[in-house]
Amino acid sequence: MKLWYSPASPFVRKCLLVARERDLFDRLELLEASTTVINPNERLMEDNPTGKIPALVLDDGTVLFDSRVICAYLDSLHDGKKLMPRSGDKRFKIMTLEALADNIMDSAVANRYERGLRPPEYQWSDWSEGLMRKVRNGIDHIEKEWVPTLGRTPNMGSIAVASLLGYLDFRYPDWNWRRGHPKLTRWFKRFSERDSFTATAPE
Ligand SMILES: N[C@@H](CCC(=O)N[C@@H](CS)C(=O)NCC(=O)O)C(=O)O
Repeated sequence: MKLWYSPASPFVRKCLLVARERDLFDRLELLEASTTVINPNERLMEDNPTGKIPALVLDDGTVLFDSRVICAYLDSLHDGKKLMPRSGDKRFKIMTLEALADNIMDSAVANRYERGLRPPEYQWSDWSEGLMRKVRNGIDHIEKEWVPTLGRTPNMGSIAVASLLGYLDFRYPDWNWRRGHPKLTRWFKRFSERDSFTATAPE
């Protein structure tokens, strides 16, 4: 299987974390792609018409995207404990946590494009502030409601949250998401020590 990837993408990191946590990493061939809205990777766009990473090309040529689908597929390939429960209330809870983390990542990534790609004369500070307000609000919500679901052993929701927090540390090192979030800070410190997490750190 070939994974379109960039080491800096938090959505890619989710997939790599799943692969590493469930011993599937050796089955992935990594295709590095640098891609943005204004400078898309043409070869990637043939596989994923949205031009986004990650995208997974299976051996029979089938292409899977986005990160939620790829993670679910990888989770179907092993016989260990599933990262996404197959049924029951827990399944929908963990799906919602993954969606929450993904949506916060969308805002954080969009703001990075706004600040890093858009020419300064076209930047709009209200837009940036609005996006970062969503990020702060989302992190507040995880601190208040979701720490018990994050748990001690990884699940699909906690993997998404770890990717999000790793991305904030990487791209927003001065923003200090830890302030006011002691439970999440403690949980993340422990998760960060996992081999899967250190092996997937952005360069
Ligand atoms: N919903 C997608 C989001 C993926 C995404 O936004 N990837 C970014 C990199 S972090 C990207 O490829 N951006 C290029 C673009 O928007 O054209 C997923 O979960 O995979």
